[in-house]
Amino acid sequence: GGSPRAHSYTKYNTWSDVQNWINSISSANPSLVSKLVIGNTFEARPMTVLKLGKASSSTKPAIFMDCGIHAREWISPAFCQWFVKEALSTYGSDSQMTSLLDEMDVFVLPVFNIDGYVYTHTNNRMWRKTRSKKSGSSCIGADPNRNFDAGWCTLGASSNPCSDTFCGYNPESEIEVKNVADFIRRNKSIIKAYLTIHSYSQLLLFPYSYKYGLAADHTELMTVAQGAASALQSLYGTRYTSGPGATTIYPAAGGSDDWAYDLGVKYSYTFELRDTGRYGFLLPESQIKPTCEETMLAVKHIAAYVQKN
Ligand code: ING
Ligand code: ZN
Repeated sequence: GGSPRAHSYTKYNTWSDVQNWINSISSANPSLVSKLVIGNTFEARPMTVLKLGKASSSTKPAIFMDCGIHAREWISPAFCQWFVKEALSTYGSDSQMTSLLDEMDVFVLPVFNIDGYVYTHTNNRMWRKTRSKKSGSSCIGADPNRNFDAGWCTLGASSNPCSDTFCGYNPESEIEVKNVADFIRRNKSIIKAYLTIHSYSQLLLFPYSYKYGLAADHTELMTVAQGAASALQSLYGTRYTSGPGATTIYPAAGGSDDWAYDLGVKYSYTFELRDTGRYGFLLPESQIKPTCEETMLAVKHIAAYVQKN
């Protein structure tokens, strides 16, 4: 074949483009990036985590971030790609990024629900769920953000396999959820923060969503979220609301942030990126750059806080 064209960070890339990018960015930056396959999707696509960080002789604490849990939220994988590019291109010049990658590792899963993401490019732009099949039901997929083992299927989730918020046949029935949960469990002693990127609504959410009770760390989580939201707003004036999921968006059990928090990952946040509904999931490509730039400031605010705590 011919020489590969440069990756575009201001377009919504297909899975095939993202896969080529995962390979090229890791081979171009061997001292800062390694690839870890954490398992395969239902349709047998490899789930590759990019581990960003300077090699160290001692065990480093880490941040885990995933994008694209929901297939149609295309700005989310765009942000993970942007984050990786920014991290690598500002390491050595930006003092915060340099210190972050010297002292911590950042695990980035660019597309969590790959099968669903592919389906939104080929068949149905508004698909949300995984693409798993089970004999006995003609409906396909479960909502991966209702399939984690956190108050599973008790609230704001459906047991109807045809629903967009189907919780699955049991917790972690979705192989993509099991792969991520296994990875976080295996690395539980080093993972200090869990960040999961969704759209849309301009919210910065934290536990709990599966119940109305406040998290033990509520005050600290709220303070860090508000600091992140004001850093984000400083760039283009985009306003975010921060708070616990149940009262800020809606009660919903089985979410990844609640699960990670109850496992012991204290700094557990769900971002709902732009916009507030004008374009919704169909956010124009012209907004990828400003959305990613402002979101970087929020993620860096959280990372800096986690690093010093
Ligand atoms: N919103 C999230 C959803 O899964 C959420 C909101 C966050 C629910 C955390 C549960 C836990 O419905 C979107 N846009 O997907
Ligand atoms: Zn979502």
